[in-house]
Amino acid sequence: MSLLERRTKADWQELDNDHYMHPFTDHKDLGEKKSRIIAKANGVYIYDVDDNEILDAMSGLWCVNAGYGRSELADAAAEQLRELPYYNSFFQCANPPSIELAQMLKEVTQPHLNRVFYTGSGSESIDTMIRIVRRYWEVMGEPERKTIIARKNAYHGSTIAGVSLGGMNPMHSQGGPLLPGIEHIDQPYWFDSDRSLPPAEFGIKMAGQLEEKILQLGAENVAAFVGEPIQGAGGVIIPPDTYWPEIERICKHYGILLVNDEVICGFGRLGEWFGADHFQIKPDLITFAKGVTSGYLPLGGVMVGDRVADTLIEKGGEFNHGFTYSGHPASCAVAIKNIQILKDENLIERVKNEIGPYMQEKWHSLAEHPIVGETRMVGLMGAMELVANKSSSVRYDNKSTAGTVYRDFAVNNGLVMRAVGDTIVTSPPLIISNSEVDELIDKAWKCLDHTYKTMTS
Ligand code: PXG
Repeated sequence: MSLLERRTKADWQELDNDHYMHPFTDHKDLGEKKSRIIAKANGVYIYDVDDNEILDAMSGLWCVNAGYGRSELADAAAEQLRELPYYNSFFQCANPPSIELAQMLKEVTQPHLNRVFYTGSGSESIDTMIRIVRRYWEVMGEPERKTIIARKNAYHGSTIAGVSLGGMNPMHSQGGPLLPGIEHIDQPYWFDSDRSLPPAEFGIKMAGQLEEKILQLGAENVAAFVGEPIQGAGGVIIPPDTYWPEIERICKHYGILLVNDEVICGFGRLGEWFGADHFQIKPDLITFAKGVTSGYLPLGGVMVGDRVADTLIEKGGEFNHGFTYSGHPASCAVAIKNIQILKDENLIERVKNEIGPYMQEKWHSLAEHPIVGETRMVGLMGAMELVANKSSSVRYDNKSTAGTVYRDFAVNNGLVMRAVGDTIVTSPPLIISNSEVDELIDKAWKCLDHTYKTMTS
């Protein structure tokens, strides 16, 4: 008997309520509403215990890039678990999948990114990156270069380092004190600005905040700038094309390290292997997780560029850092197969040249709805802004109500999308078909109708 058949839905919900503390959840509220128990998945669809079919326009949590139901990935895990379920990478040991994957990662990243440090998640990758960056400057003989600059409303994970580096106020307000030596500048969010500048000028202006911050802190104290190529959890904030090249120029000018957090943008989401490729910049380090295994098993890592890796290796001695699951053989075996799928099925080219442009066109048609103030999308990562007044694109006063109405209606009508305040975001599996995109858009339109009616009644 499968685990699923062992209990009724009500039993699952009761046990869940009694014993399971969920991430980012108000448990009093959940106790009343009860969890949706997701039981199965295939392709772009998830199924709850009542067998309701729901189109997952979020790829789980931005991670199931190759889609659900891939028996090749399940087989890769099972085979590896039988052969070598676990061994560590400490004490001068390694295992074949972790080595093979390191070589594959070197190949799919930019030429100067030749080495990987494995972790178990995006948050651990962020912690690792911070330790590598600060260690680099110690080894360089500039130990006062400690400060890392990030953006407000960025999401970099949920460990104390991830929360500190991220710029989310609701997270900062709980469980402090935060990690010292982190500073934040504003995000390049044109729609949220007063829109007085054309986007290209706005991009330069927002990047200019980095230079101001460096000068304020003293360049000799600044270690790195870190940013998601496109902010995901913050609301799919797509910077103007001028932004990243200007950030890169400023980092170079002051000698500080440039880090891209590619936990969401990596592995094809934007129609390139990584977000840095889309924006044509050359980060010194990238953090990754999620899409590397399409979420089938936990894995993350930091790709370390030659500038930093060569220094640490030549002059750094032992780097006192690592995790029990760094280079976990089964996770790495799944990642190898997953990258092979992305390659064999040309999924990244497909996002760039076929399904991406197809979905973008359909997505932009939602901008005609009276409640939509803006639609934006790169590759298969997009957002739309719900507004009270379409002609002036003014948001609702009671922020998040429209977003919540939309999201709840969506999931009860066969569609998962995230609401970030009144910004609706999407990030479907890269294997989504044209007809599934049509279904997604039809359902999204109905959600907009419902939200509009609710907000105007
Ligand atoms: N960096 C980025 C850019 C992320 O999006 C992390 C780091 C942390 O990864 P882990 O594996 O530690 O969760 C993330 C994670 C949401 C949501 O609701 C987004 C994430 C995680 C949970 C929820 O959008 N991103």
